[in-house]
Amino acid sequence: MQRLELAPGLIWWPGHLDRPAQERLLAAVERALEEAPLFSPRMPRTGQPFSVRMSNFGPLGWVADEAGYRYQPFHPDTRRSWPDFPADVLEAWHALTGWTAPPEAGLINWYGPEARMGLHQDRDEQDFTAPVLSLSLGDTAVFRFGGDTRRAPTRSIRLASGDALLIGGDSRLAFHGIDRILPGTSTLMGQPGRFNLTLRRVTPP
Ligand code: MD6
Ligand code: FE
Repeated sequence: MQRLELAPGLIWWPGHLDRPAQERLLAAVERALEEAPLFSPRMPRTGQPFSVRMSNFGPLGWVADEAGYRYQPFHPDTRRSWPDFPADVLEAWHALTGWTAPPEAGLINWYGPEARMGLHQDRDEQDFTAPVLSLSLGDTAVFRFGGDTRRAPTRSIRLASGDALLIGGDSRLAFHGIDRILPGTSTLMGQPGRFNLTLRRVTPP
């Protein structure tokens, strides 16, 4: 398995999940979404909806609305607890992060053909010592990453179905985002679109 360190602490494993593992993970995501449907997060200042729709697995879920960005233990619309992590997700977390504590939050991002995610830092967690692990399913995405300031130079890579990406160590607060997805680049779902799962520790060790 290829392991590429793109910057200190920013590690990419192209094709970490083989096709059967992608199919199992997709089925687990679809099951979770029956329990915790995709919602449209909103920008805190403007109330503008994101183009990406979201849900979560695990004890805590990331949400965004006029009250701000935060983690909470329940779905913003149904008010129910988030579904449990699938075993495969926990296995990928332990294998790739080496972290003994399990993830607490598993954000599910859904990108339709037109969705994108602006350059941001993952900094709503109370603990920045733990890395953030992402798993991608479906269409390829153009992922851009830079440094700890918005003005630092950026590079981009194409994240394909089954790829894993870790943001930790000296890159834990690097800016990153999704410029666009490339509809029709994967046969996994039989429709254009992309799921990305990001797994995180939230509370202090
Ligand atoms: C995405 N990913 O791939 C968006 N964040 O759709 C992220 O925002 C991200 O891939 C933290 C760590 C890894 C990521
Ligand atoms: Fe992020």
